[in-house]
Amino acid sequence: MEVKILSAKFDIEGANKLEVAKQHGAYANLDRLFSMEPADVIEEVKKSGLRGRGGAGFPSGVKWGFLPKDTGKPVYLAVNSDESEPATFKDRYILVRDPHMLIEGIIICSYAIGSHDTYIYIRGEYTTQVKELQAAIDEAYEAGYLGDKVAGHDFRVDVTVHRGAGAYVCGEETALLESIEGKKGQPRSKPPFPAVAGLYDCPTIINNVQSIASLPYIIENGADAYRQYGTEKSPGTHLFGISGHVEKPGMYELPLGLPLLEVLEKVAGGVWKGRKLKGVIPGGSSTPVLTPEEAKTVTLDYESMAQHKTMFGSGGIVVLDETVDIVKLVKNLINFYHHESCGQCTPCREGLGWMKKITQKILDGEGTMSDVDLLRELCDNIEMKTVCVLSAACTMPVRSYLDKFRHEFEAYVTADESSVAEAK
Ligand code: L3W
Repeated sequence: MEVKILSAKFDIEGANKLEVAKQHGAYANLDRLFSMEPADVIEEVKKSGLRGRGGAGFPSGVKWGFLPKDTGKPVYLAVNSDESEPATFKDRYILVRDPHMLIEGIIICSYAIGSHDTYIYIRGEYTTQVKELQAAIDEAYEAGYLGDKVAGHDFRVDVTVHRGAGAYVCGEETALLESIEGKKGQPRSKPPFPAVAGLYDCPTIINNVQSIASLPYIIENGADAYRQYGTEKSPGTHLFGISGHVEKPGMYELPLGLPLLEVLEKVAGGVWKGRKLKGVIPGGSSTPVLTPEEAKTVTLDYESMAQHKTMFGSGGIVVLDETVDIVKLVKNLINFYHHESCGQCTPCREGLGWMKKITQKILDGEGTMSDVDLLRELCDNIEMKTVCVLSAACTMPVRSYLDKFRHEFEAYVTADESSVAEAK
């Protein structure tokens, strides 16, 4: 089931170094790129159907098309490498194992959108990744792939790596821009979207690492070749991080559209220790959980996930076996989002704190049925009443656990240890 498009060089020794990467095709298509019109590059990416790999799945070519023309202002490219969504560990492979694929993608995108300055915003905790990425950027400058004349062509691309300081919210695109500008990482209201008014109030395209890294393949092989993989509306391949209670956790590149359970069975070796499946988190901690019954019919693409009232998200699949205590999981989840709230909006800052306290009360055996109802009500009252989606990233999954595993919450409020064990 696995394919090797983005991961083609991942297992090649030394492929993070320019010399080896070049032996395997890196930067081979830049002459072809610069012989194309920028508008044709955008058209090819639109035709490929590539969708943003950060979680939202917004069509990349369409986003580029939102840039206003002739503003007299510079156009910036920001590469979102903040990868902080719990259970998401795909971009780090690109950064360490094939950083030149990302740099080549940056050149392609820059040329298409008319940008000369790129900021790669990388999560602060990624110390090894920063080192490897910067080493690759230095090599690319030395070899003339970055700088005033990219590969001898009359086009400048400069790349600056900007390290985050450990705030999850800075993965939200406008908080990311604030952070690059040296301000507190607090999201801005949208509109205006960054494409219109982004970094330093200039038109800015923000794309995830994996989205940008997909470009060299598309430019080399064409949109139709990319579309051979995946489905009509979710074309291409995706790096899936499969973790939790499976026999073979890991990062796997797969075409979109495969049946979830088949992937878990054939690729990840099935639920570990012969245990039963309790649920699947399909695309990072923000995405609503799927029950085993729902998991039977869902496929790994944006449409199927939406039909099952969840989200494809960032491709971070977490398998939960029958021993998982859902109430403890929910407490852990709320702790994370409450801790990471930037505090700008009251429903998020205060509401997630209330949710945390109520869940702890339930876990301590001091909760009542009305506490379970209150938790559910809070989800509805917090969601979409804030500047960004951080609070929704908490309430959407919590609501799904409350709706699908309510009996586990009730077991804690009704009583003793044995009923908790029975509910599980
Ligand atoms: C111009 C318009 N641009 C939309 C752009 C917008 C953005 C992109 C998607 O959240 C999700 C979130 C997390 N003119 C536009 C426009 N755009 N309309 O399109 O926008 P949006 O608002 O749908 O999404 P978002 O705010 O970027 C991202 C979910 O991803 N998620 C997060 C995972 C986190 C990671 C990580 O750590 N790496 O992936 C997981 O599910 O909940 O729903 O660029 O500007 N009219």
